[in-house]
Amino acid sequence: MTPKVMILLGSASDYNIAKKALDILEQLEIPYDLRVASAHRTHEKVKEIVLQSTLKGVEVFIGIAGLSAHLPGMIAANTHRPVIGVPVDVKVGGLDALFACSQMPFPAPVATVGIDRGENGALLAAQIIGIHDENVRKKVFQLRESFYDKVQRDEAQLLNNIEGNFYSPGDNYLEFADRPSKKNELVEEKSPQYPMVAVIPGSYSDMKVAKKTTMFLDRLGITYDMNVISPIRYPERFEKYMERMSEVKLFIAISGLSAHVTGAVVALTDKPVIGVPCPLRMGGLDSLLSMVNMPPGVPVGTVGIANGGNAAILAAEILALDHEVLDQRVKRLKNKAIH
Ligand code: C2R
Repeated sequence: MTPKVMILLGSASDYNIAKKALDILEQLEIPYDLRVASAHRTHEKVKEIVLQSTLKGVEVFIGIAGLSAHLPGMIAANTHRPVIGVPVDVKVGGLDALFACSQMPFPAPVATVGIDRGENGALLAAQIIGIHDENVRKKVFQLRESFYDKVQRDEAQLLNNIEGNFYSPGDNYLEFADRPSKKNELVEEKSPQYPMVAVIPGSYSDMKVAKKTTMFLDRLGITYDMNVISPIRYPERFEKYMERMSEVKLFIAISGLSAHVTGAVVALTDKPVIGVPCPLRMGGLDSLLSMVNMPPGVPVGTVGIANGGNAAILAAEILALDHEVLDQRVKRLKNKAIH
């Protein structure tokens, strides 16, 4: 089997985090390869693996590393395939690795998932492959359903064990056993005029960053829709918009503060979600952390703070897997800027 996903570990000591990714890829039956190679200790080996894997048809890279995790960034510098970064908590709660993965300069984005979230790295890779592979898309859908079932089971078990005297349960919690209607999955028919990407800034305060994204989408010839809409302020409008956008290939959500926009988008779709944190307070740290550290099952591929341009490049790398012209364009753009 030709591997579709190449996983690189900065050290064999990262294996317990990588194992979470392998388990998901096994479950989804996606062929993968795994190597240990450090950007710092074995620079040439990383380069060689990345160049060869790209030539051989690997579709997505996952770089897993702790400390100054330059490995995913170095992968991104040597391929125009999408790169996912999984920061590992070795010191300072993994914050060092998180910054090293996510804060990449233009045009070498790393779609960073939460600290130690190997399973989300693999799930995001599967969502990316699922854009053009219906079989994988169906498996992702089933996997996310199983997360839903788990929450239901855990809730029932927890509620059964509460013994407080004043605990007064309503009698209707089991009614929620039916899944909410999610209209985004498994939409088979693609209308040719449909935009490829939906760009969702949470507020007009995010527009400066959003404009960088749309400028590069335009330049790359990627069709998009954009709607400024907050799921907190306008929940109904937000859900209707998500329904209307059910046929896009991926979402880019742009948000500051507590970054609920990305969380709300990923809850309503199985398509890949790219997040751009905006620096409204604390230099954007609040939105970076709340965007990236998603629980298992709901990955947000987060790019650097205010780096709207990298969100567009990442979208292009993802869409290029199934689009020859875009493939050439993004390759040229990255080559020109990097080499
Ligand atoms: P050792 O246990 O081998 O000393 O590694 C590894 O990913 C690991 O989490 C300790 C940590 O160092 C990280 N490392 C990197 C890179 N190479 C190794 N971040 C790199 O190239 O980015």
